[in-house]
Amino acid sequence: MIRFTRALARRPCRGMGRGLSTAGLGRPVYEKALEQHAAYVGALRSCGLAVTVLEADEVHPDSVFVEDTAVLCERAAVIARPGASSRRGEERPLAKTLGGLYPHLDEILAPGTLEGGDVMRAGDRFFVGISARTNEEGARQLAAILGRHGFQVVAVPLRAVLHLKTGVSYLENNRLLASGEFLCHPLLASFGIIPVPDGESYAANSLWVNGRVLVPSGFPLTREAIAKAGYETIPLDVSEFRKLDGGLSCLSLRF
Ligand code: CIR
Repeated sequence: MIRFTRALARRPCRGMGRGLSTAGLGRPVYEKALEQHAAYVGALRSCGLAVTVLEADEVHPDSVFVEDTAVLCERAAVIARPGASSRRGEERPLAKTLGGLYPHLDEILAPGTLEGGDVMRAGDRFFVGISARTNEEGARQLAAILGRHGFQVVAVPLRAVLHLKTGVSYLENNRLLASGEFLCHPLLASFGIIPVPDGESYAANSLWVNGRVLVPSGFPLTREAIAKAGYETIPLDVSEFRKLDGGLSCLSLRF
C-alpha cells in the first residue's frame, strides 16, 4: 500500500471568482476559501504529510486546483498540459518546484492534453479519464512515460463528469468509492465498490491519505458508508471550491 510523505498545495488567488464553473452555486468567497484551504492543509498534515503551500498564482483563477497540473508517484513526475485554455501555463511554476524534488521530469506535449484530476492510481495501474480536458493523445503519452516505470495505464472514456475523480476515488485495499457512471463500469469490475448514495455524488471525490479518508462535509450517508468499510473519516468544508467544480483531491498533489 502507498504511504504518502509529502504534498503540494497552492494558496487560492484573489481572482478565484473568475474560475471555470458549471456548478451554478454562485461565486466563491475568497476569505472563506482561504480558511477552508488552511483547514484542508491542516488535515493533510494531521495525516503525516509534510505540506508545501505554494504562493498564489494570480494569473490563473483556477490555480488552487494544483492536482490538475501534474501526475506524481514515487518513480515518476509528469508535468500535465491542461485541456482548458484558461488553465494553460499553471503547470510552469509547478515544474520549477518539482524540478527541485525529482531527478527527472517528463511532460505531456501538444497535441496531447491531460489534467491530473483525470488520473486515478490503483496500485501499479493508473486509470485515465478521456474527457473534455484529457485527450487520447495525452493518455497515450502518459502510458508511454509510466510504462517505462513499470506501471500500466488504462483509458476510461467519460460520459458525464468533469474529471475521472469527480466520480470515483480509490481508497486502497482494492476499494473504490463510486457514483453514477462508475457504479457498474466494466473497466472497474475487479474492485469492491462502495456506492455513493443518490444525491451525494459530490462526495465521490473523497481522498484517502495514509489510511484515513477526507470527506466533504454535508454528505452524511457517504461518510457513514466509508466509516462502515473501516476507515477513519475527516470531514472538511470545501463549499467555496465546490462552487468552482473542485473537490478534495483537486486541492493537492500527494506523493
Ligand atoms: C476547472 O474547471 O478546471 C476548475 N474550475 C475545477 C478543477 C477541478 N479539479 C479536479 O477535479 N481535479
